[in-house]
Amino acid sequence: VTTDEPSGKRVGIMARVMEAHDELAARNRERFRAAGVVAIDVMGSPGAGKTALLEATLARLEGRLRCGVLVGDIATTNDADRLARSGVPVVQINTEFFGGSCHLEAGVVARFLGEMPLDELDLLFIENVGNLVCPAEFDIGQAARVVVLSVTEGEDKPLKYPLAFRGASQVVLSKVDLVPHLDVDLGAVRTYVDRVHPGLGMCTVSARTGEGLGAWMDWVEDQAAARGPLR
Ligand SMILES: Nc1nc2c(ncn2[C@@H]2O[C@H](COP(=O)(O)OP(=O)(O)OP(=O)(O)O)[C@@H](O)[C@H]2O)c(=O)[nH]1
Ligand SMILES: [Mg+2]
Repeated sequence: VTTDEPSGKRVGIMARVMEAHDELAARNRERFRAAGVVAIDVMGSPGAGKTALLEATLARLEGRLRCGVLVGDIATTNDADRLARSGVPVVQINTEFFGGSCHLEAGVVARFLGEMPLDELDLLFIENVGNLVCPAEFDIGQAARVVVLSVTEGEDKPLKYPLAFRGASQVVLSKVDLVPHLDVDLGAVRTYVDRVHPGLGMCTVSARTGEGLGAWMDWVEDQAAARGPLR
């Protein structure tokens, strides 16, 4: 759909809507900056292992960095209930009350930031709604975006969902403990990631066994350290 601008330029209404989202994302980013908190958006397909990764991450950051989590799902508080066991502040966003969106939007995130003690946090993880498509299209004000891709999803996912990988700061290849039961080619995943985002950092982890989590934790701590010294 397009509309006429006074200038005579034809501008898509969708482009204007996305500009409005970007403006709200910029406000969130400024809010995070002012509070000194690094926001990390965690996206990936349904069941990729986002919550399991965050559970393992929060356990390892206890006493090192002050964390909070916003978690988006269409329905249920299942993930918030799991994450709250870590003892950090967790807020569940159910998008069924905002049109049932398959992704988080900056304006929706902003509504829930008031429930987060931002000034007391170093890191805010935002678990996006399980989906490898729509969340990639919406800036929510994050400092970094992580794509969690599990070894069961197929090596070609970076090629099929390039936007998610292009906009990512890090890929976490999850559930590596399952590799002996699969015929997945981990080298092919690396090749396909490089094809859409050359050199993108990738950690290969198992939240279940802890394998590979050291490199992931180093990456997380580097994000926080970029904003100030570790406590
Ligand atoms: N074997 C194995 N299973 C895992 C691992 N991480 C997660 N799982 C399992 O994968 C399933 C989905 O994990 P979640 O952490 O709920 O995945 P999610 O991406 O948060 O899912 P949604 O929020 O619903 O999109 C659960 O049954 C987990 O126990 C892992 O490292 N190894
Ligand atoms: Mg989850």
